[in-house]
Amino acid sequence: MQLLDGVLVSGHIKEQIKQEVTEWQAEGGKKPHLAAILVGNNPASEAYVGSKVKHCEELGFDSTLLRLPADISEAALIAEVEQLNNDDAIDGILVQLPLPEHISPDSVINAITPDKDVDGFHPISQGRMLLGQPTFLPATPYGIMLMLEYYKIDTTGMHCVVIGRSNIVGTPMTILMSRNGNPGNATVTMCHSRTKNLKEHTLSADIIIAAIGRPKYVTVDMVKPGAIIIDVGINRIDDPTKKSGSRLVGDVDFDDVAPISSYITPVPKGVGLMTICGLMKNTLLAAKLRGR
Ligand code: L34
Repeated sequence: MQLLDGVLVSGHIKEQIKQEVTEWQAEGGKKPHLAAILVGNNPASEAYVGSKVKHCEELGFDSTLLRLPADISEAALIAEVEQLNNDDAIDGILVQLPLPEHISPDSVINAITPDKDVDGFHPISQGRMLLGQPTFLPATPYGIMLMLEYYKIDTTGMHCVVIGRSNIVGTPMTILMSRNGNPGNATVTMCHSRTKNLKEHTLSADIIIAAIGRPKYVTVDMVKPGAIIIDVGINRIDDPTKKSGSRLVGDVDFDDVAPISSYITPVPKGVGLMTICGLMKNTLLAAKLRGR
């Protein structure tokens, strides 16, 4: 079993990004500038957005964090997005999800101008991805592809089972893993909460990408020995032995599954860190494409 180490890979990619930013500035380019919108104060979102802002500092990007109250109207939020669309100093815009119940995430995402859509969630970005055209890839799937690439894992001809069908992870993952490229060229099965006999599918998987959002959902009896395991889940569960009273676990029962896997991502310090790398690479790309 080899650990797919998010700390190691993200460290390597961050060095590459820093280098590229230095070169870009030497050519007269401006620092990439990311704007993040945080609505309300969901503690997990606070932590993720805080980490994104910190990464901007570390990599030599500018950042703007816009904190908005949980009771903001959808129209007022969209007006804020439009202001950022029209602000020439901003290269990338992200609106941290989830949003409060009364706001439609689709309406807000649709309001982001595609040339600043560094999350890759806009229909134009997703459509380009589907057609294999250059675009901003959604940060988590992009990060997973970077991870597989770093470890030179050749997924050609593999059976890849994706568990989860969200617009931001499961669905784009199936597209990227089946595309004609490397990583890619896999035969993909998409499973979800309504799949019958999930285990029959996962047992024939050479690579499992678990993005279902349920703690320890993938158990050892569902995994073929030697399979590659990518765990996208970040679930907080009670743990009285911890000072905080809780700890993070993935969608995979790591302790049991790790010994029979060939490669596996841990949680934390796995895919989460790669998500931030994907976002940072997209932001640098946005700055370069905008050519400032
Ligand atoms: N708009 N909303 C938008 N874009 C995104 O790309 C996200 N996502 C997901 C939630 N909502 C979003 C994130 O940023 C999940 N996510 C995210 C980002 C970073 C980390 C996890 C999820 C992360 O850094 N994880 C670390 C630390 C976890 C911790 O200690 O809390 C890890 O080691 O997994």
